[in-house]
Amino acid sequence: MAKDVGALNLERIALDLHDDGVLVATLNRPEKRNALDAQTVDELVELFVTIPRAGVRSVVLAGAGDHFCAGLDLVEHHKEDRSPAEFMHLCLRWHEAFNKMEYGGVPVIAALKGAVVGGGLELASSAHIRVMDESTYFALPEGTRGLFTGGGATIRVQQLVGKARMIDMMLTGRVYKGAEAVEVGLAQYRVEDSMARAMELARRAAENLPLTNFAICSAISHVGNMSALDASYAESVVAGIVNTQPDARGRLEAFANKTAARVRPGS
Ligand code: 1HE
Repeated sequence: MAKDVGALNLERIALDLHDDGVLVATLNRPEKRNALDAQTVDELVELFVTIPRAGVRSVVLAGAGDHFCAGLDLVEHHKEDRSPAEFMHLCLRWHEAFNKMEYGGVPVIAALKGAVVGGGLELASSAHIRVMDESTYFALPEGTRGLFTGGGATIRVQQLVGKARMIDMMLTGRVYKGAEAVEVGLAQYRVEDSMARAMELARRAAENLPLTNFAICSAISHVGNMSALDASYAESVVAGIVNTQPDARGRLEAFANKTAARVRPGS
């Protein structure tokens, strides 16, 4: 039985489900710059396990306060003095949360501002679309802190910016912001108000059929992990299901009878 997001009892993440199915999920520890402690990661797992079967059409992921997310809770990590095995298990939990986000089939739009650093960038890179404003900056300060990435940056940040840039970010603490951040692929949109634009994009994505969004926000990532041979097979199977869904017939009919919107430049 699908669980209702309203039934979730989260302390670290504020939830606001709109009538159009857009869920705004806000990391809610601004006094700690939304640093990811173990509890927040547990709550992200719970949230993204629930979302795909809760009728949520799209998600805007934001951070309360001036910063999106400062990454791993370094103070908790210092206090806990974790063993290698304990930290490995913590990282596996991060991966559980972020994989659920990326492969869950529901569009996630990250509304970015201020620091998007370390694990905060790993979180943002698990979203399907990133929107930044003028205050937003990206970095991987792990290198300077005597640490290494553990929440998927070697996979997702590397995919976004490429190996050489990721290594530079980690070795030198290089910070990307402004137009350059878009140019290197860290964000797809740079706007004055990242929250407003993320909401607009989320509403637009929410108008697509859920099964189509499921394919876009799940199959593309899976297919990217496959050989070309397996990918062409998987794409055909997914298209077989999605492109014959009964709910699509009305949209196809609208195109056929010329009532559907045409694709135009600027749309
Ligand atoms: C934190 C954290 C945190 C802030 N863990 N508590 N991430 C980093 O290396 C980023 C570390 N943070 C910063 O560089 C800065 O805090 C910020 C640039 C994000 C914000 O600066 P600012 O001047 O607005 O805030 P602040 O005064 O530094 O911090 C305010 C409070 O937030 C303060 O707590 P307070 O109780 O003393 O008031 C800070 O301790 C707290 N805070 N960031 C814990 N990250 C799976 S591996 C992932 C590897 C990583 O992510 S490494 C972490 C990279």
